[in-house]
Amino acid sequence: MAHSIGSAHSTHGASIPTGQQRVTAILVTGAGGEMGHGLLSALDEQRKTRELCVGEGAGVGPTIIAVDIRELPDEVRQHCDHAYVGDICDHALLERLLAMYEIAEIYHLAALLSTRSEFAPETAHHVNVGGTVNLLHLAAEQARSHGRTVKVFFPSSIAVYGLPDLATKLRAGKVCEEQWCEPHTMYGCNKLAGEHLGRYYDHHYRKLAKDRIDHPIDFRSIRFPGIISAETLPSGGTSDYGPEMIHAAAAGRAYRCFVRPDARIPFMTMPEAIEATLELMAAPKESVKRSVYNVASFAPSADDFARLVRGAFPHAQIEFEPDLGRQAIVDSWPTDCDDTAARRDWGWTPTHTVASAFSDYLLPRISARYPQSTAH
Ligand code: AKB
Repeated sequence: MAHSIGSAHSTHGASIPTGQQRVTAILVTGAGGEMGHGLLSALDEQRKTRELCVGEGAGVGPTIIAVDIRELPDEVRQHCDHAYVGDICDHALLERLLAMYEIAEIYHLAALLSTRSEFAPETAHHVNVGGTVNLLHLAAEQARSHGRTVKVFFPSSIAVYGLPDLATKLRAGKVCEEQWCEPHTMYGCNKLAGEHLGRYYDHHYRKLAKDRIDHPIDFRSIRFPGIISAETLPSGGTSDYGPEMIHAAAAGRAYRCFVRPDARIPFMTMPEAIEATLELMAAPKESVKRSVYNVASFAPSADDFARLVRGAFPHAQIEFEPDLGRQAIVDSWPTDCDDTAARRDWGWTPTHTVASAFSDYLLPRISARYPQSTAH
């Protein structure tokens, strides 16, 4: 649902810029979502030490502005200077941001995930593709107005892959960026479209215009696997069974898993996803050889997850009750991704195996979150 141009909430006591005054800013859309939680605190931490432009010393950093369709929870809002409640499809909101800020970087996280998108494909297209075009246009106009390339990060997904059937999926093993890009979901189509649009705005935008500028944006994208956070739960995704199973066990709730025990897709922890994002965005331009990269960490089956969860929470009640539609989506996604390009070009290395993700990250953090949890 579209909110009208929203209320701007200022935190840190920073004043909202007006008139001629334009402050250098990092913009995060969809800031209230799962990834926004982790990314905003990391950007806030990072800006204490980085210099985004001349005149900003260590400890000052750029202003961080956030947009989300809903009010941000306090734990997220505390990491940004200004938070706007509004819709990325609302041109008036984007125009207002353009007038107020010199946006140097955009992290465009806002999207409807794969399961939700299948219930309302046209709405998903409107938000996921229409919103992305709006943000890319905003970035290109920003570059034109302040004369500097705007860096744009776009989280893509393993949903861009579409393997025709389970036998082919199992035969294919790890897929690289060019293979099997024939998504079966609206969300996958939207993410693939976003990747192509980003490449277009970076390399070819307004090809025939006399006053065109080269590379108005520097577009960088990662195809993320399912992401598991100890702090938040996803909603509307098809990889949600991984995080849902763990959180349910920690909260003492029974869980019905909507895929078969042998279902297998790649996953990573939220801190790894945030680290990959920051590493790619910090990589020198000359080493970033492609606009879109796979990253990989671990690729357990749903049964591997269940065994680890039962090992940690002996009272966990997990049943498998596959939903044929959601199972079919998972069966169209690869068992794992080939991340050779990310390792070679900008030094990506995962932190975790599935076992260490449980023992070193998920269990300690989730147990602290659910006081009644009985993990061991
Ligand atoms: C989803 O399930 O929709 C997402 C994804 C794999 O991109 N988590």
